[in-house]
Order: sequence, then C-alpha cells, then structure tokens
Amino acid sequence: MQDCIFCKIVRGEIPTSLVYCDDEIVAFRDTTPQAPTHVLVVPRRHISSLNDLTAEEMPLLGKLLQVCREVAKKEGVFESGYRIAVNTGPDAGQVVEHIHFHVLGGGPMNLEIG
Ligand code: DGP
Repeated sequence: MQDCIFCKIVRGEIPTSLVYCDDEIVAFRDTTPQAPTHVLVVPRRHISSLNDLTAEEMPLLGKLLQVCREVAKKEGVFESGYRIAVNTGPDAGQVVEHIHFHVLGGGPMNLEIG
C-alpha cells in the first residue's frame, strides 16, 4: 500500500532498526518503545488489521507468532518472559493500519487494561 508507513519500512523506503526479515515477515524496533525490548513483527503483505485477515491468510498468524518467538530469543527475553500484543481497532489504540505484533519484554509488566 502506497501510503502505509509499515509498507514503506518493508520496502526499505524508511530507515529502521531491523531485527529479522524473511520473504514474508519483517521485524524492527518500535520508535517509541514501551519496554526495554519492543519489537514490531509485521507481514510484508499489507493487511490492515486482525479483522481483515482472510481464512486463507490464517497460516500467516502461526508464522508471525513463530517469528515473535525467534525475536524473543534474539533479544534475550525468551526465558525471562515477554508479551505479544496485537492492537485491533480504535478502542485498542491501533494507530498503524498494517497488522503488527508487538513483542515486549525486558522487565516485569503489569496486566493493565487501558
Ligand atoms: P499500534 O498503536 O498498535 O498501532 O502501534 C503502532 C506502533 O508503531 C507504535 O508503538 C509506534 C510504532 N511506529 C509508528 N511509526 C513508526 C515508524 O515509522 N517506525 C517504527 N519503527 N515504529 C513506528
């Protein structure tokens, strides 16, 4: 998608701190980290949100989670613990309309909602 910021990152048009990439998935550091480790895992294909994922695209979810796990290992939080967050829609605070998994870790976290 032309104007999508994460599509631009995926295409290499915006510089980013890359953590992982393969032919389907890219992971990079969040510019406004909410935890010592804060990495975003995104598919190269533009999908606006979890709500827009088709039945055929469901296997991609497993791959995204697998990459989240690899990122957690790479970042050294696999054993200490990490959180995966997928904000979906306005009430959840989704700002970027390109599905992304937040991988957060590096210290204890509260389970606050909101
Ligand atoms: P969400 O609220 O779930 O849509 O999270 C979007 C995240 O994307 C937010 O934590 C900040 C991050 N972000 C926004 N713009 C950029 C950018 O240009 N580069 C990177 N690396 N992260 C970005």
